[in-house]
Amino acid sequence: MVSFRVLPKKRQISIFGIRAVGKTTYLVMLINKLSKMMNISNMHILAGLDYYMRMMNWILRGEGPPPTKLAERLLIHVRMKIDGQTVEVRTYDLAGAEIERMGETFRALIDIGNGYIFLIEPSPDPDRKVTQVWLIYRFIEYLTQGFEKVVKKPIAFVFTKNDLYGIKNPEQFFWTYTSPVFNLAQTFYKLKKFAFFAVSAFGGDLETLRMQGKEIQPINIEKPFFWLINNV
Ligand SMILES: Nc1nc2c(ncn2[C@@H]2O[C@H](COP(=O)(O)OP(=O)(O)OP(=O)(O)O)[C@@H](O)[C@H]2O)c(=O)[nH]1
Ligand SMILES: [Mg+2]
Repeated sequence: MVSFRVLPKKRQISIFGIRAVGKTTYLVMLINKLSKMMNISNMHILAGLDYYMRMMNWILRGEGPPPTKLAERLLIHVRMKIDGQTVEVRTYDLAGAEIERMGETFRALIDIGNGYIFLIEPSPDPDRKVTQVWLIYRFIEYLTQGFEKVVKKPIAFVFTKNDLYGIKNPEQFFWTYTSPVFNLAQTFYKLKKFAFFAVSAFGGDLETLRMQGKEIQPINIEKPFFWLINNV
């Protein structure tokens, strides 16, 4: 009899986004959400447990996580069974300031990724808007080796803090939000797999929820994750 050992599907998912876009919050609340899902079992945090707990402490206190420090590069490694199939996911939590430099770390994150989560805060602030369009442009430019190479790795563009912004159609909103700065459609033609989402990690203002004694209820945070896992 031949027996097969089902090898885990190993995935490196890289998360991008400018300062305070909600990267740390997204990661922590995503892990929390996954740990409570019916179709997920045997979920273990192989690296980053202490960090996860520390961040969760800030969140449950109602303050939210502190800004990730420049030198920090925290590996989070989880293993779980999704519908019976073992999946291992590694990711890094990085400071937005480091990503905004678009230097070596930025490129390394792109190089190692099998799939990408690109977080965008739909802030009307012109500085934040321009920086985000710029970062997306540079990201696609590097990923496609100067708009030359076809890229099949999936990219989830995810609007954060949707309890504040209430985006209903993320795809349409992406173009509405970015085109006053530059029409990014000019940079998308080598990308084969991308999708748009809008999520809320808390489902409301953290302090208000805590004061009213209400539970944190993330909205849609698992959607980009499952889309990526199914598309890598
Ligand atoms: N209302 C609301 N606030 C959020 C949400 N997600 C994050 N925040 C807040 O946004 C701020 C920044 O969140 P972080 O997770 O620290 O953002 P970051 O991208 O990790 O920031 P850096 O580490 O500095 O790059 C914090 O005050 C969070 O509490 C959300 O879904 N809704
Ligand atoms: Mg952070």
